[in-house]
Amino acid sequence: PKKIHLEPSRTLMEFRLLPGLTTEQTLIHNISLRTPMAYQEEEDSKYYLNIPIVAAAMQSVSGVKMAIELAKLGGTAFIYCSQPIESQAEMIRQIKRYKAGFVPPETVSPDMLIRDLYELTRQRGYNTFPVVDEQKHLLGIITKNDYDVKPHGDLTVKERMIPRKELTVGVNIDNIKQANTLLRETHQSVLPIVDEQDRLLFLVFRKDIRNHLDNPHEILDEHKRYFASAAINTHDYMERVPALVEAGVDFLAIDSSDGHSVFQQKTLEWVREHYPHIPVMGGNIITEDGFDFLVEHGARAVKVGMGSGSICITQEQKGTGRGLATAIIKVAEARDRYFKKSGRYIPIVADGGIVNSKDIVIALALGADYVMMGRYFARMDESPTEKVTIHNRVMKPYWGEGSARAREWKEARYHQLIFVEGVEGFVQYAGKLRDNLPETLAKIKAAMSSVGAANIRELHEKAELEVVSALSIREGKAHDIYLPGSENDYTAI
Ligand code: RVP
Repeated sequence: PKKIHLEPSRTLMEFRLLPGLTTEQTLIHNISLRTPMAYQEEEDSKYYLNIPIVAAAMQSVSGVKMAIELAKLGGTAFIYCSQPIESQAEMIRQIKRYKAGFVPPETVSPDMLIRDLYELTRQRGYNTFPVVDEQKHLLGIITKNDYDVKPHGDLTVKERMIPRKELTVGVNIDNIKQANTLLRETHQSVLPIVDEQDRLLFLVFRKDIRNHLDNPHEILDEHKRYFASAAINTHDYMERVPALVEAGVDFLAIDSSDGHSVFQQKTLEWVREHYPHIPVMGGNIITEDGFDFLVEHGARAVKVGMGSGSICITQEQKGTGRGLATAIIKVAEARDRYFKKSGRYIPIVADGGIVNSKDIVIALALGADYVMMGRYFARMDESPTEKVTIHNRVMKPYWGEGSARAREWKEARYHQLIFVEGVEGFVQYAGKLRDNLPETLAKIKAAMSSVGAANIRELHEKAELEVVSALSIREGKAHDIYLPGSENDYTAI
């Protein structure tokens, strides 16, 4: 062998942070989680995350809904490339077309029967339908308050709708604040937005406005559209990248379990030559050599980790991999050396096996600039899967990109599946991302406050960590007390 490292590699779970001096500046409300997404020749504020968390490029994690919601909350989701080029580009277009609060409406015709409209509301799960003619001119609006299916079933929509002349509309508005001002003065629950010819463009719902005025951390591009990221591979990049750029993508990541390859070099060099304004993340790598190689060929961010993902069996199958903590420590050293030498700061991203806030904190403290997670996001409403129940618990399916399920779309075309590197399973449903993220972020900030770090740069500089023994991990959990299953478990005596 070229080299044998006898010191075992470490996982995030084996580390704890030692507290430093907490000051006024490092109280939780003063802590910033802003972090660079990629190296930029010229400072461009669009390439900063406002939270150090991104969603993995996986079929069961990052679709359009996740990408939009996470961009609103300050992060980004990488639209997966394990799908045909055209459908991935269409997902990017949908993110770019989306305007917070502006819903492209499903319309009905004035001659539709109320009975059929009622059936449609049941199928769709919503009650408000704009009524338009064949040229999309707005004729009225009909909601569930405008009819009762028993007496009105045989009438037409035209006979029950609120007609256009009684409606307040917004003409060519694309700003949620303006829409809000107009809507506030009406008694309507919804504001139709039309063009100069009175053709319907969008609906703005009163109930949505609060939500959309309320995203102080959102990440936007230079046209005030949501920031969009996508994964690419080293096979079809010459066709895939142009389609994604055309659709408006802002950031690309080469998706591979082993990124230390001449194929990534070729991909990086090709994108740099044709689209120098789009930064590309290389990876995954777990060695200093891997980092140096990717950066030398143009990677503007580097993703770290191999075999540690919750659904990943690469280590088992191929024997390649490294504990994520050791990988971060080594690659962060390479990043800092490169920064000293060149003045270029290349962010590194910890990826795979990051389960909870404690793991995020340790990954950042060891030197990561942000983390990528799959399992964490797969549990949320916004992941592209349907809920199921298993033994009375609500779950969502989650599968690896190296699993047979994820590879099906292309194996048929390109190669035969000889072995898999990922598994298919389920994760416990957790609700809306918006309801889960605050607790995760609060814990990260509380840890940074203990360390005495007001931002992630300071965390890198000030963090002091220690490896813990298996026994001390046990000591860190609740122990030597009886934990009743529920309040009904005991009786006062
Ligand atoms: P986790 O957050 O632990 O679920 O890990 C997600 C990561 O696992 C992904 O970002 C990717 O690097 C890796 N992955 C995805 N699919 C597979 C696989 O099938 N082996 N691994």
